[in-house]
Amino acid sequence: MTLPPGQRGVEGFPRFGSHLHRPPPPVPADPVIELAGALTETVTLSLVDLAKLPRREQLADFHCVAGWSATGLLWEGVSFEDLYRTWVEPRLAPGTVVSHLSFVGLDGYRSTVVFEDALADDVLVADRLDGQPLTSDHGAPLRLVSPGQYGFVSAKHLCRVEFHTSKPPNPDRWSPIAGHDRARVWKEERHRHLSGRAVRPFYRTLIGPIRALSARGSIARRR
Ligand SMILES: Nc1nc2c(c(=O)[nH]1)N[C@H]1C(S)=C(S)[C@@H](COP(=O)(O)O)O[C@H]1N2
Ligand SMILES: [Mo]
Repeated sequence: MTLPPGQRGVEGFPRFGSHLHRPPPPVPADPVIELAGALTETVTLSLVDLAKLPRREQLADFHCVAGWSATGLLWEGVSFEDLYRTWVEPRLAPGTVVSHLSFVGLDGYRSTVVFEDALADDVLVADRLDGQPLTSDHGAPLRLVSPGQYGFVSAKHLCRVEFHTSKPPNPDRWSPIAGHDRARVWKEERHRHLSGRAVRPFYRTLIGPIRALSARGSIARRR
């Protein structure tokens, strides 16, 4: 199977992220996703609301910007585009054009995506992985999955989506490893300031230690 440029397949699916030193956040008894920002009213979606949307399955590889790819993951959930058309579009004031979206996790994690990437056909709000409910390691109760973009886009423990009419300020803007705005894996858009190819050797040395660090997570696949 072909991987995007500069990626290496790993066995299993490591837990990863800027949060490895912390346990995942507890799963709320009644999970919700808040929809906020450029809407005429804030909407709070419950699992009952989400269950009204058609179910979708998505078989995809998962590509971390640090160069490892987990292959053949089967995600289940709802299409983010369906969610947007059903719950968001009817609540935009006439003339409002959404340009960027921020996805926020219960751990405070945040990823920002341009409109066109968020509404791509393969973007899901997932609640199951490989036939099982999502574990906390991989983002319970709900996570974004955007297979065409590096993993940092796919916010775990999703609890809020913000809709913006211009690019929101990014505190990491000047960081050398600030994520690329589009983060498309097939274009190797890893970082804003550094070429994707240039950082490959550096990341390659990290894959082993990352695997070791996440060993407490769910490296072992459940199938
Ligand atoms: N809430 C939250 N989502 C997150 C992260 C995080 O630290 N917190 N890390 C991101 C990064 S960098 C990656 S590679 C993937 C890792 O997903 P996994 O732990 O399911 O492998 O989650 C992304 N989503
Ligand atoms: Mo990542």
